[in-house]
Amino acid sequence: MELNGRMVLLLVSVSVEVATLKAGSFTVDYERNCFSKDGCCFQYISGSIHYFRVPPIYWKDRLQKMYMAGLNAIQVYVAWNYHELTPGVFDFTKSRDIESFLRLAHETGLLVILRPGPYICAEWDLGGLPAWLLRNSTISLRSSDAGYLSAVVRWFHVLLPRLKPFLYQNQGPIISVQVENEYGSYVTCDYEYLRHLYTIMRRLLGTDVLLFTTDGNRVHELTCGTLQGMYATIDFGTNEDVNTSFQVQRQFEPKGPLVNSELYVGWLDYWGVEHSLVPIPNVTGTLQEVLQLGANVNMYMFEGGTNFGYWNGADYNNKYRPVTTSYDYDAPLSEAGDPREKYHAVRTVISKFREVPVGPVPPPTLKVAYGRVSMTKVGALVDLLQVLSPGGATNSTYPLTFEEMEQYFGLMLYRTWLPSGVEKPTPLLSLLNAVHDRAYVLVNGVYQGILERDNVLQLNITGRQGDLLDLVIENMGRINFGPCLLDFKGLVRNLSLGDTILTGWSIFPLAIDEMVANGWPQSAQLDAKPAAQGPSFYSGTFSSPEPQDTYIMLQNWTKGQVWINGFNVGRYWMARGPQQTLFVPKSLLSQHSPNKVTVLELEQAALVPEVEFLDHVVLAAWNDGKEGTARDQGDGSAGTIH
Ligand code: 6DJ
Repeated sequence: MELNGRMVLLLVSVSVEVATLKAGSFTVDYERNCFSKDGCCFQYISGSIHYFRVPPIYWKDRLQKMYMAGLNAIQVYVAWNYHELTPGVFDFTKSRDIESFLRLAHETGLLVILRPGPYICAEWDLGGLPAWLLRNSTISLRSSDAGYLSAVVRWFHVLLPRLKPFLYQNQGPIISVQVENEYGSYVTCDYEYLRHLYTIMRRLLGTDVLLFTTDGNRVHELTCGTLQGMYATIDFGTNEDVNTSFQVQRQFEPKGPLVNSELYVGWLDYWGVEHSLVPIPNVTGTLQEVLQLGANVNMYMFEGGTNFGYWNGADYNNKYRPVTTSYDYDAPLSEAGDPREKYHAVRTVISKFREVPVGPVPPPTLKVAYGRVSMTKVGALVDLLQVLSPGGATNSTYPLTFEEMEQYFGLMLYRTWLPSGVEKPTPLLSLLNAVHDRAYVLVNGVYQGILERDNVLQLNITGRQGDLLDLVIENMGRINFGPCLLDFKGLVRNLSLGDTILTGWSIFPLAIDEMVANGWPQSAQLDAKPAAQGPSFYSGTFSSPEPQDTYIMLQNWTKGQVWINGFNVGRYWMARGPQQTLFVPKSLLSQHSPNKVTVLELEQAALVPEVEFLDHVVLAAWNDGKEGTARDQGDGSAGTIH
């Protein structure tokens, strides 16, 4: 068929119209005080989830459950340090495949509020900034410091072009992008820095994307955190007054949508502190109030997940407070992704404001109790140095930090020799908090005890001149919030024995994770005769013909690290709590070959060295060192209410 002129014109105009309709628009409507999505007022009801805290096999499951709760959006951080482990080397594969995560969200029918930082806080090591930035010990983080900013610019030039196709304007799910995070709470108050970030994001993402900031609900926080061109939003919890909080937002955004970017429907846990709980009535009450005002809301966290490996951060409130391995957060979906009573309560509130999808909510995942596994001692860490530190030690008169040694996570060994005999117990002193964060001390291979940041600053030891003094030092997670972000690890100052400053250090980097990931320890090494005490490795196996999620419990062990089939599932600290079990997702287990459990116990293993796999979580049993252990075998019915 031949096309005549008029038909061609018609076809052209139809396709132009389709193109205009297809190009999504998401903006602030200052007249109607709402977000405008393709020209219509739009209210988002969102929940936070972090892809880096959820095993990839479960991304879809968690997103579907969020969708079924009635959410129309998710909010997600990008953790820079999770992608650029080594300067200039970027990883976007497997658990770091953020593009797959965004695709899944899109397919599920969820919009995305993206928070690429570069700083994210999030109870994540150094607030998401790579620890290698601290190789420059005088760097000013979160400021227009040239060294810091050039690393950010390089990162954004890698990250943002990858994410640009996912913008709503490009038919993707991302409706808005946050610039920095609670910047107004930080000491630098550097508008030039914020302006730099704004400019880079605009350049790399385009002029149409909606950029926003988030700050606490105090005027002084918004003062340093907001800047023209970025929509100012706030965050607040269930114990804050909703109207007063939004009045503060109104001081900075007299018109436009009201937004609580983080409504705290749960809260985080620290080691040695009672399990946090946010009661359901507080959550539903505040959520209802916020939605009734027509405000937009993101629930932080909707699915908390896990700080696998060494990724947990720490806060500093008068003292260093590391965050637990579990980031369960008392969220509507548990760490293992199971809908709690809170989930259903939230869904009911949402259903009063928008239609929630019909159909059954995906059920809890199956958990299996694989039972007890007996563990064999492989050997003491200091006896295994040739394997664990193949490159040997670096010698230095004064101690070097982890960052100076370019080993950013885990443990290192600091070794020196007693400069004189100390027949009578003499204090090994860390008075200026030289130890970041915990040292396991041995003299000639005999365990003496610990030094702990802000907690145990001296330890009496005895020995003869020339005796070997070993400190295995654990980095327990870098501070992620507040003014003390320059949180170097290892021996960060001199240590003294009585009045004498210790010198002549040999510092051994430890490649424990690389070794364990590559199958160490082999069974052949299991019968090595252990001589030394202190931090020691244990190994055991169990089979799981039908792998399912499970929880590992190390009852009567003290503190350490666990790997399953070479994957670092995180820290345990039975002696402190509140967390008593570690989540082991089924993706770590093998159907055919025996599963290998590797434990590094840092203090005192159980008398009968065995671990147990349970079909339930125990999150709430804690010990602050003074009280007896309170136990809750369930899913968090005991704890501190926030
Ligand atoms: O944006 C922050 C989140 O990543 C806000 N927030 C949450 C997460 O860290 S504590 C828990 C926090 N901000 C610090 C305010 C302390 C009172």
